[in-house]
Amino acid sequence: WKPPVTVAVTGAAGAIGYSLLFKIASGEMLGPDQPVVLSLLDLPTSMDKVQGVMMELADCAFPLLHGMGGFSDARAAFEGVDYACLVGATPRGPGMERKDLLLKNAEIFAAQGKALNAGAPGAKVVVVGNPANTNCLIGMMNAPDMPRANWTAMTRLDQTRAEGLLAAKAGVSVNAVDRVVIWGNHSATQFPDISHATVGGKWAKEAIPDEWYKSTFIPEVAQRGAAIIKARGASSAASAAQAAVFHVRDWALGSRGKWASMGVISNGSYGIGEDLVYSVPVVCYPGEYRRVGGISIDPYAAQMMEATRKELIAERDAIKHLLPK
Ligand code: NAX
Repeated sequence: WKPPVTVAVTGAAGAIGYSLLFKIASGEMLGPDQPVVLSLLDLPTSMDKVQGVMMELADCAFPLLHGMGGFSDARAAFEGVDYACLVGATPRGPGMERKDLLLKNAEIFAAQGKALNAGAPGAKVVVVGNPANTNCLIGMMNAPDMPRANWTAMTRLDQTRAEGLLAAKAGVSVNAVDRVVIWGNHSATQFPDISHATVGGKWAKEAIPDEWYKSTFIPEVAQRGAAIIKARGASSAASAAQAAVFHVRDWALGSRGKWASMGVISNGSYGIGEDLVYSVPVVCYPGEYRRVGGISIDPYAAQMMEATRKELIAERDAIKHLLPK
């Protein structure tokens, strides 16, 4: 057996946590030979629920689950963790403006960034809680001792949604779909890009009508979360947990040459500028990701990428006063 690694999950009493924790404990995220210790963080008012989740985790008798603890304090929860899945966030309440939501969550992620910086500066972080990209930016900026590359925001659910939709349209299995890219924000402005995608070995753009791509595919991927809420009466939970598993699994174990989309700190490439957490295609090697470089961007893609970039800049402006100088 390998020595155990510790994985923190925030929002552990929530809907995504309820699916994600069991996947991690079963080995689905870090591999079938990797023991794990789980650190569950939620609000003080949710500690009974956290206890209940831990009872169920114990009842599964997962061979890889070597320990767990429930916490309501971020510093205690993050001490020495190897991975942190930051799922918990304040939901948009009645009458709450988007700006209020950004500010409320920025405070949470500023505090969690500081706590990770203090107790686990080597941790690899995926931010799931919305607004994920900007929450990630603020956490990263409050963790000056951590490599910025260790902070990522999840857009993998958008990728898998896009892959599923494209496969269905082309009448192929999802295995036959490759190189779909999600650019930008995990929001309605995201750009699901099939310019470089292949479907069953053919260029997706040749296999799929352009009209369907622009008028149906892009808005459907971007609005899929709302469609799930309408159908289920609750937001995506199992699919979000699965996407978090894919995101961290690729990062930890490598993506075997496959492209994956992740929100990562921008480095000036593709006209994105700097200091934004913007989703780009990466290829993962065990423990690291590398941006895919040299992709051609046509005028339509450039326009879509710019729209989502502008939204991220506006989000950053709204919480600017919380970013350390
Ligand atoms: P739930 O409302 O079921 O659970 C959220 C949990 O977080 C609650 O138990 C709450 O007590 C806890 N929480 C709130 N503030 C916290 C804090 N400061 N520290 C620790 N825990 C805290 O939401 P759920 O459906 O699990 O969704 C969680 C987040 O994921 C939401 O922000 C949601 O918008 C976001 N999503 C992100 C997705 C993505 O692709 N990036 C997709 C799915 C999901 O919508």
